[in-house]
Formats: sequence, C-alpha cells, structure tokens
Amino acid sequence: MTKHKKLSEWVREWAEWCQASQVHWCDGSSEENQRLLDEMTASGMGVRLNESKRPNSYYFQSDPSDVARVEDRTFICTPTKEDAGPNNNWADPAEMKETLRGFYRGCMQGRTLYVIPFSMGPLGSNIAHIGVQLTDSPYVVVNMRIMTRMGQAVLDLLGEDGEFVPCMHSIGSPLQPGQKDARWPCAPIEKKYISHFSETREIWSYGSGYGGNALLGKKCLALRIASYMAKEQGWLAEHMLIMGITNPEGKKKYIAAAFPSACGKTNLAMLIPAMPGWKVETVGDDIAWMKFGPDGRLYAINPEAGFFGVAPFTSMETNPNAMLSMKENSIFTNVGLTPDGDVWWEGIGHDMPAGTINWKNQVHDPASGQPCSHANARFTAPARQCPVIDVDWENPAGVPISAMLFGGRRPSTVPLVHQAFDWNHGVFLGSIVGSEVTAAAIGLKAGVRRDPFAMLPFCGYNMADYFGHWIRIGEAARDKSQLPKIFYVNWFRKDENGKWLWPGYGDNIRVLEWIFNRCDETVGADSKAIGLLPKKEDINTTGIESVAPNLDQLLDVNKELWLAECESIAENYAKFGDRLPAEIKAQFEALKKRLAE
Ligand code: GTP
Ligand code: SPV
Ligand code: MN
Repeated sequence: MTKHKKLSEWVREWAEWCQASQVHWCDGSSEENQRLLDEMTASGMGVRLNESKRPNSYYFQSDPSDVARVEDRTFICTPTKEDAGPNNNWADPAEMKETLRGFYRGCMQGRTLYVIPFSMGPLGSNIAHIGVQLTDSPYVVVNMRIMTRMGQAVLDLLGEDGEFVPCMHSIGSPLQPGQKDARWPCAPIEKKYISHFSETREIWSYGSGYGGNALLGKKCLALRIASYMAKEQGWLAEHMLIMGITNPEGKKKYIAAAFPSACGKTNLAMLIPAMPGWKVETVGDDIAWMKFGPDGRLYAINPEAGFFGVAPFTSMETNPNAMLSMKENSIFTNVGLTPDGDVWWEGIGHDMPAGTINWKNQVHDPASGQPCSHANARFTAPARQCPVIDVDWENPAGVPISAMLFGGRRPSTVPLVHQAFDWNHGVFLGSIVGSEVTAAAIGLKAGVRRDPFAMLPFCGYNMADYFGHWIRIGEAARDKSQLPKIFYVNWFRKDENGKWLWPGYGDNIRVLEWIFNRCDETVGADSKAIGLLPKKEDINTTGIESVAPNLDQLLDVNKELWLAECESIAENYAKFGDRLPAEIKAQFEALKKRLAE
C-alpha cells in the first residue's frame, strides 16, 4: 500500500467514477501474478501452456478488432494543434477529457480496478521515471509485470510525495450482474482512444487491451510523454534498440538503432554474428533513453524490462536468442495453439501440427489461405532470460553510444548502408526515414510511408520541433567528436523478382563490422551524393559468396530514384511549413545540389 496522499486520492476518485467493484494494489509478487493467471485460465480468457514444453507460460487470443496499435485513434492533446504537429491527431485537452470522462463513467462495473506502480528504467536510476497505471485488465497487469519493474518496491520509492506519471486505462467493457464475459473484452474500434496530455504528463487510454494501446509504460509513457519531457530537459527518448558489439580483438562498442515497427529491431538487438570472433549483446530491443554523461558522451538506458516482440518468422534459424528468451515465463498473444499445448506460428521453423488452433480460435485449415498466427502476433518475455543480455543492461548510468543507425523496409533506392557526413546530416537522414508499412498498426495504406526517426507514431509533439531538438542536442555536445556517428541501413532491398538481395539476420554483422570500423576510422569510404558508402571489398562476404555479386546492386545509388525520393521528401517536409528547422532545409538543399552534380 501507499502513504502517498495524492496517489491514493487519484485512485479513489477513479475507482468511484468507474464504479469498479473492487480495487487491488499490485505488489508485483509471484503469488499475485499466479492468482491473476489462474483466474484468467479459469474464466477461459487465457490458456496455460504445456508445462513440459513451455513452463509457466500462457496463451491469449485478442478480439479481432484489437490486434495492434490504432494510430487513427491515438491523440496528442497539447494546448494548440500546432504544438502536436501534422504528425499527430490533435484534440483539445479539455474536450478530450470531457469525452473520455463520459466513457469512463461506470466503465469498470463488475470488474476489479488494478493499481500498477511501475518504473521505466532501473529502480532509482536518475534516468528512470515512475508511472502508475490503473486498469481493469488482468492481462495488462501480467504483461506489465514482465515489461516493467512493477510492484510494492515502486510505491516504496515514491514515498509520500514522489512524482509519477498517471496512466489511466480501461478496456471499456463494463460487466452487468449475470452477464457472461467476452474472451477478450474491449470497446469497438471507433470507441478506442489512446490520449496523451503532454503538458500535464497524463495518459488516458480507453477501449483496447492490446500492446502499445494498453501497456501504457511502453509507447505512451516511454516514447510519447518522454519525448516531450526530453525536449524540455535536453535528452532523447527514442524508438531504438541498444546493443553491444565486440570485435575479434575484444574491443566493445554500443550502438543504438531506430527502425519502424516490425522492421527488425528485436532481431538486430540479439543477433548471432555469422562471422567468427564477433559478439553481440543486448541492452534493449525497442526503446532508448539517452543523456549526456559526465564525460560528454551520450549514454543510453533501456527503460523496459521485457520484450514485446513480433512472433511470426521468429525461429531458431532467424533469432535463436529471442526463441530462448521466451522458452518459459512468457505470454503469447494471437499465435497458434498446438494440440499438445504449445505455440506455433508461420516461420517458426517446423510444419504446423495438425489440429492447431489459429488466432481466431478455429482449428486451422492450411488450405484456407489465411495465416494461423496474426501477422502482429506477439510474445512477452523477460529481458533477463535473453541468453546474450548485456552485463550493463540494468546499469543505472546507461551505456555509451558510439553509433546510431536509422533504417526501414526499402525494396529499392536506399543502399545497404551509408554514413552521414556529420551530425546535422545524420539528423537529416533520420528525418527522411521511410518504410513499407507493416502489420504493427491497424488500417495503414500499403506502400512506403515517411516515418522520420521511426518516431512518426510515437513523437509526442510537432515533429519539426523534434528535428530541431536533435540539432540542438548536437550543438549541446561538449565535444563534437564524442557524438555518435550516424548511419542509414537497409536489409530489405529486393531484386527484380521480389527476392531479398541481402540475407539479413546474423549476416547483418557484416555491415556492423564496417560501421564499427568507421567509428574508429580504420576503414575507408566512398563519398557519394547521399553520404559515405563502403567500398564493395570492405563488406566481408566470406561464407556467403553467392551473395557477393549482389553488392553492386545493394550499394548502388541511382540518381533517378533519388530524385524521385527527393520529391517524396519535399512532400513530407511541406506539411511542416515554416516550422521545419533551417538546418534541415539546408541539408535537403545540399543533397539536391550534390545529386545534380
Ligand atoms: P516492433 O516490436 O514492432 O518495434 O518491431 P521490431 O523492429 O523489433 O522488428 P522485429 O525484429 O520483430 O522484426 C520484424 C520482422 O522482420 C520479423 O518477421 C523478422 O523476421 C523480420 N526481419 C528482421 N530482421 C530481418 C532481416 O535482417 N532481414 C529480413 N529479410 N527480415 C528481417
Ligand atoms: C511497435 O509497434 O513498435 C511495437 C509494438 O513495439 S506495440 O507495443 O504494440 O506498440
Ligand atoms: Mn516498437
């Protein structure tokens, strides 16, 4: 329990307003966790997996309307529309609160209100932030216990007057006496609201029980609210993995990488290098908070404690460390359930056992042409179970970042790797990130969309100001030579027949080697219009000789395609009007000039 008056008062008010039948303060204990899982198993919401195959793990199927983030239903409620920017849906804070208050009234009838105190970042770290989430979903509680540091220890740390981000959540599905509960209760799509009040640092989420919509520490707090705080306070809150790389000489560097949702962060963060002597260790797979350390370098922490990863096409071939991370104490959502009580998905590495139940709870018919597992099906696994988790992954001071990568799914145009000329050019590269859209959000139009810094769905304010903030970070560096070097990678280039030109996964170490050596300037580069590219012979293809001929295409910079790219960039920049920083405009003009040469 708590001695925090403001917190108890806040909980009491919401419990009353939502007419929750009871209030439970989560202590984070394993007994509490087990009780919730037992209750969900008994009610039919969840299934306990076969103990001998997947110890202490559970299976869930969501409602078909509740399978991913809902960008259309996500709102940034800054005082003015301009502060939210063209990258966000804006709503007036007072009006949004009034609408949602109406929905929240009585929304927890027949349900328990759980109070989840959580820390994003190691408990007590000066980079960490505390949140308290209220929810009527026991599924959310057990997921938050894996994804964050959650429970009584956080209340103890808060004391009587500690600061916390209030995170209000309801699935929006009150239960009348005698009414049979749905397997996955939630509100219809048009009644889902994921709202952020950036100025007052509050999150109000209604109607969804899934992932980033409902586990409010993740995208809502650690990215949307945190990005706003970071701008005010001079640090960075980014959609980035953090990894350590050790070369065969034993030299270690940390890098961070921003790719849009479902574009390979989890995979890169824990890859098993295809080249002997190299080692990769994982600090985080989705979010990085970065601040300058006393030595003037940028240090990053992973605010999360677990992985909420894409299941389909994760296998012992493609990502063994993810497979091993989820071998026990894990939660699976929207994958297939096999007759012997384990999980299955497309690309898991073996055939689907006959009689497997699909994510829609039907015996799966492979001839139906439909996937067994939803494309955005996910596993929730404790980060400490990752076999290559880094020794410093919970270091409250963070790890020093030597390089930052941007990337996305680009079947053409963008080469395998190129380096920015300097910090501002790197910020420009971040600002032009584009990717083919994936299943991580509902209702997006297929094709390439601009997703600057992989933050389009997660930036809690006007993206033009965010670009400016990145420029300011570069200016604030005490020693510019200590700033991370910036690169742009693309594992997803395809040939004329739509086949990958690059093997990806563990072979990505071959590109990381070049990046690693560029940080020390022990390898050269060719200066091209778009940036610094590797010489073909500097990408090690020993062991993948059949791919070597593809390097010509992989490293090709086609002027025609880049001129078309510039048109798409211009179109995106136009949305920001005068707010686009002069430094970014200058970088864009310089690129066009180099392309014309
Ligand atoms: P979020 O959790 O949504 O932020 O996604 P993420 O960026 O962590 O993506 P993840 O690593 O889960 O990868 C998503 C999909 O891309 C999976 O189906 C992977 O198998 C596939 N993928 C990842 N890396 C590569 C790669 O190097 N090459 C190819 N071809 N596919 C990849
Ligand atoms: C993403 O979409 O980038 C994710 C999954 O990491 S979710 O938590 O649902 O946002
Ligand atoms: Mn993500």
